[in-house]
Amino acid sequence: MGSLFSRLKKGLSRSRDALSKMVPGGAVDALSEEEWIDIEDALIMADCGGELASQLVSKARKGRGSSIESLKTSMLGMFPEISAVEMPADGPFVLLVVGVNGTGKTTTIGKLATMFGKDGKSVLVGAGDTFRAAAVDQLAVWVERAGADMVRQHTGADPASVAFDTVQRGVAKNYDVIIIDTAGRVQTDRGLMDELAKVRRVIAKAYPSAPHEVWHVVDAGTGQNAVAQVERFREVAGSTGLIVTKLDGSGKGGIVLQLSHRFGLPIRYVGVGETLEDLMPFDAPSFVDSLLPEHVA
Ligand SMILES: Nc1nc2c(ncn2[C@@H]2O[C@H](COP(=O)(O)OP(=O)(O)OP(=O)(O)O)[C@@H](O)[C@H]2O)c(=O)[nH]1
Ligand SMILES: [Mg+2]
Repeated sequence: MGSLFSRLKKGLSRSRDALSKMVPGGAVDALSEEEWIDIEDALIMADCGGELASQLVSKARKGRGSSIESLKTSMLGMFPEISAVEMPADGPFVLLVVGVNGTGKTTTIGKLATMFGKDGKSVLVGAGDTFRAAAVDQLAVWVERAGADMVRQHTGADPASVAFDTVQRGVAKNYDVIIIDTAGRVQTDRGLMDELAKVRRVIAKAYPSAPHEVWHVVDAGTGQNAVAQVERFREVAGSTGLIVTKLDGSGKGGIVLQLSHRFGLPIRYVGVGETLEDLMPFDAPSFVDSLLPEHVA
């Protein structure tokens, strides 16, 4: 946990630095109106969203102790209760991974396949991004590294057909985990969103209880458009959880809190870099501790 936490802290340093300038360590009842306004502005700049920033500050102002401690408590209270991912008892666990272009879906799948593999689980990955041959090759490298297997078809094949094949094969061969990659798509593209809905439907035809989870991968640097993305992907693909990547590259760590709070969706993992260890299971207390500066007495 120690090293995970230090990686998370390092990854969130940009967001933390931005907030550090604005959040004094002093006692809550000693902060001026202006100081609270500065804190609220800093939270908005970190992409917490206007409404949530104002809620956070008004809750924190009622707290005791330092402004930092009280903001941490108020942030923690904004995360929804999260239950563990449930693995089906009678067949493979099927995970569908969705999101807009370039958010980190394929690398995240590589990292997840590695994690499941280390856990002793057999993993089958479906190369559902059939637009570019390079996309399949990129996935193949990760899959091989993870010691997993992959189902692929020719470039331009119907992604729903790849998904169907993968799930059917995964069930027949008794894999523990099946992960389906999909091509990135903008949430306003009607045709591509319909295609995604079809992928989901077809998975259920091959295996009625599937997909058991649909994880939407969001780039932390997206800004407020992330809200529209999460809304639309949930509508079309039935997202059950979020993965927020590239937290290392942006000062916008507040997006994690905003999305989770607004949609009541669990954040399953966060990405803070490009290496295998930089994708980590999400833990709200560690996240909040990394996002805000240390307590200053
Ligand atoms: N800095 C940083 N880079 C990341 C992170 N996660 C992914 N990336 C990088 O983001 C880039 C895009 O990753 P991909 O996995 O190809 O993204 P994708 O969502 O599959 O992209 P499309 O399939 O084209 O939609 C790669 O260069 C990754 O290494 C992260 O947490 N931090
Ligand atoms: Mg990809």
